Amino acid sequence: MKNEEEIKEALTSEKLTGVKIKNPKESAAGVPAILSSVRHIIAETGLARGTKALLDLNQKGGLDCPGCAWPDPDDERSSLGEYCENGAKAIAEEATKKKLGPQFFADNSVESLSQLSDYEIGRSGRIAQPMYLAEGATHYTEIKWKEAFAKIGKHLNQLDSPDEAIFYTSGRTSNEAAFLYQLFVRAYGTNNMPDCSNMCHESSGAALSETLGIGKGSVKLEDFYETDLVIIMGQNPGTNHPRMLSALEKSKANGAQIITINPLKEAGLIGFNHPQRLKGILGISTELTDLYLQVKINADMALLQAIAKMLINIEREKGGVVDHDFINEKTQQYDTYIAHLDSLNLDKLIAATGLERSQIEQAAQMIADKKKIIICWAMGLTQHRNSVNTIKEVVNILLMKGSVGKSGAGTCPVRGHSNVQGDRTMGIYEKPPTALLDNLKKVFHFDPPREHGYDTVSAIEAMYENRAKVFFGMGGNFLSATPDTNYTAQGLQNCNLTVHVSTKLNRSHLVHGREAIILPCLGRTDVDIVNSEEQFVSVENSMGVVHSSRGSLTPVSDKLMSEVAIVCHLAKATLKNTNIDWDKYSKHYDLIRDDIEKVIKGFENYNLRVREPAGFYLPNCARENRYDTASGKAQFSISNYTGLPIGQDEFLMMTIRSHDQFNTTIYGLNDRYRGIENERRIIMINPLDMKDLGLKEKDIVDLYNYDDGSTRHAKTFIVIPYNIPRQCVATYFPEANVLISIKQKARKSNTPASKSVIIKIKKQQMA
Ligand SMILES: Nc1nc2c(c(=O)[nH]1)N[C@H]1C(S)=C(S)[C@@H](COP(=O)(O)OP(=O)(O)OC[C@H]3O[C@@H](n4cnc5c(=O)[nH]c(N)nc54)[C@H](O)[C@@H]3O)O[C@H]1N2
Ligand SMILES: Nc1nc2c(c(=O)[nH]1)N[C@H]1C(S)=C(S)[C@@H](COP(=O)(O)OP(=O)(O)OC[C@H]3O[C@@H](n4cnc5c(=O)[nH]c(N)nc54)[C@H](O)[C@@H]3O)O[C@H]1N2
Ligand code: SF4
Ligand SMILES: [Mo]
Repeated sequence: MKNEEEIKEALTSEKLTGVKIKNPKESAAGVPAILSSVRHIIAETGLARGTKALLDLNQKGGLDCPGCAWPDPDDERSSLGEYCENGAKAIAEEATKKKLGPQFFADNSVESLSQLSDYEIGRSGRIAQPMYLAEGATHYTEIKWKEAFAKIGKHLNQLDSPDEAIFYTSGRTSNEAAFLYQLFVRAYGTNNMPDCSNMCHESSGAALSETLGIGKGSVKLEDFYETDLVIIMGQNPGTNHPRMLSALEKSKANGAQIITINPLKEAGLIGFNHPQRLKGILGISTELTDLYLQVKINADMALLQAIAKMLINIEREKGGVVDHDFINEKTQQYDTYIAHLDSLNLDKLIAATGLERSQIEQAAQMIADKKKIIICWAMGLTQHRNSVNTIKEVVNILLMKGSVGKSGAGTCPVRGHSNVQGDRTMGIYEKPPTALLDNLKKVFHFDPPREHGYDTVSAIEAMYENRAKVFFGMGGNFLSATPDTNYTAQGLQNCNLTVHVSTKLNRSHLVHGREAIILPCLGRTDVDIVNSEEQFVSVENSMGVVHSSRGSLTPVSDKLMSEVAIVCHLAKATLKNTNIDWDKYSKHYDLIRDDIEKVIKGFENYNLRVREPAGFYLPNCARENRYDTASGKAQFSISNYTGLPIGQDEFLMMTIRSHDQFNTTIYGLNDRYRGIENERRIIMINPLDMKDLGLKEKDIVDLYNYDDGSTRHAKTFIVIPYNIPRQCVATYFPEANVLISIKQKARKSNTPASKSVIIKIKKQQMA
């Protein structure tokens, strides 16, 4: 048995790789982006395989990009390629020719693999056959599919209650697989279905459902072309949703302005070199942001309230700011909201933001005279303790301006994983709506459990406290994606069995339960042939468009199984008296879609409409200017901003993505736009704060968090002086997750507060 220190070391690699610091860039994409994608593709897949996948990528009827959830244009698509550098990297990662056969696992013990960095682990290749780690064993060995299913079924049936099992989902799983998975889990008897959404846009869902009656965004891609103003908050699209920059470029060309609210000056938000236009190739960039507000971390609520107060002042002086007709017809609680705003102290709000009054006034002026406003946001807003209320302030401003339910305006929470929104629509949710359960009962003739299940944080707590004993992950990398890495590791290690359906090896395979199983599945790029017929799956993008995705590459091994087939086999191996015809589903995916249509609203004629070249839109009440809240009206809401209790020697840390990663998958060690190269264990900090701490560039520091009476320690981070507000610092996810307490999470949504971590920084003492 390893001691505690050894286990901790296995959770992350603390090796340094030798940082190089350059000036941050002032624009994104252009030729370097093309070169970077070509380099990745050729190195991983070879030219023929890579080109085949890229030609299909995001084309109508082709392959949906396994990267982010940004939508494709409904109308014409560029034959030069409808993808970005990071889409190409996502393809290279999945379509790699490297594979991990049984010999790889015989040569490398679990312990030796866990000494590798996430970058090294990810590069090793696609898992080529099911693998099993017996109790007490040091190495994974090959197992037959049938035996693997039998083992999992046996474990599940041995539990005292189905609620002792946890079924996680990451957001790449197709609609078809997700629907069958939730059907299986509920037929088995639990709603313990945490998903990556719990750590991602859950706060958006919570805020939007309460205020607008739908947990999804309301805008379509075309709205960007018709809008007057786009406000981008807490999002880094140049890296995480690169093709959003093309949409923003078009907004600007059509006369819109852009306000960006972000503690960091992100290159992609400053300027954009369209990689497929001559101007972009020549390095002439389109300036995107008109007003850049470098707000302090977690002060967005204060900023939005300050802006709202200024808007009301302008309205009282001159009028023309507030859309009274919309407010009277469509909303509730406006007067309460205004009275609350009047009670707030503007000077205090301004001070909290760290911005100058004149900068905020400029934002208010820009908003005051616009009629059509889109507000976009991502993790910079959702991963704080007060996230749900901050997002409600976003809604307040849009409602005040009548900027919902009409073209060119609305809410745009930009989703992360390529099908995270679709998985939720299919019922991957620990708090299933009653209508879904009623329909499952009607169509499948069983009583689905009604009690809410565990979300991600409560699942970890349940494993830690031995209330849950089997963990099953449909994709993802639970250990590295979740907060409080040591605590989560303990939870996973407490389990009798941990199972992962995966494409690539990751740290969650290496920090495991008493027994562990890896089930290797087909990825998005792989051709999926059933009964000699190529199958396609479907996905839903960030704007509610459902469309098909078809892989075309030959799988690296004939021992891979589709996620659909895996769920069907698992259901058969586990459920004793099921009257669900699991064999039918694995014969043709149309038969799954026929049943989805019976259970889930908005999927009428699914098989017909999904074959439309660009797919179809799901109904969206807010887009249609209807509000499915309890009152039938959109709700203004009131919140009080309270900053976090940060001591003089403490910092507020956000954990963010570099340009060279997809979540826990590390493509490379560079963060090109931010000028940080060859290193991930870095901390970006304001030079004045460095001076106060007596730190120099490239000094090595240790980071500490003391939330909830425990000490969390992350060793060895390199100091990078950076343009970031005072007392705010940034590190990369997942290296810094060890510092995030499991108890620090957003109120109502339970999303880990990974962008509001209070830390102390101490210079490392040389041994
Ligand atoms: N290439 C690539 N693409 C991806 C991903 C990836 O890892 N790599 N991940 C996918 C997923 S799952 C998701 S959810 C999205 C994530 O997309 P983003 O949300 O863009 O990702 P983060 O790096 O977490 O960036 C958060 C941004 O918010 C800012 N920020 C942090 N704290 C605050 C704050 O308090 N206020 C404000 N106003 N801003 C703040 C940061 O400076 C940063 O620019 O991207 C998706 N797409
Ligand atoms: N500190 C901090 N923590 C965070 C965040 C943050 O900003 N800061 N962001 C959070 C967010 S927004 C998210 S979404 C989560 C992400 O959490 P996850 O979704 O759990 O993590 P990923 O890194 O996306 O998962 C990668 C793994 O998925 C598997 N995989 C890839 N493609 C497929 C496929 O097609 N099928 C199957 N079955 N498996 C596949 C591969 O084995 C790969 O190793 O992390 C969260 N954690
Ligand atoms: S923007 Fe997102 S979905 Fe589109 S190609 Fe790039 S990574 Fe893929
Ligand atoms: Mo996400």
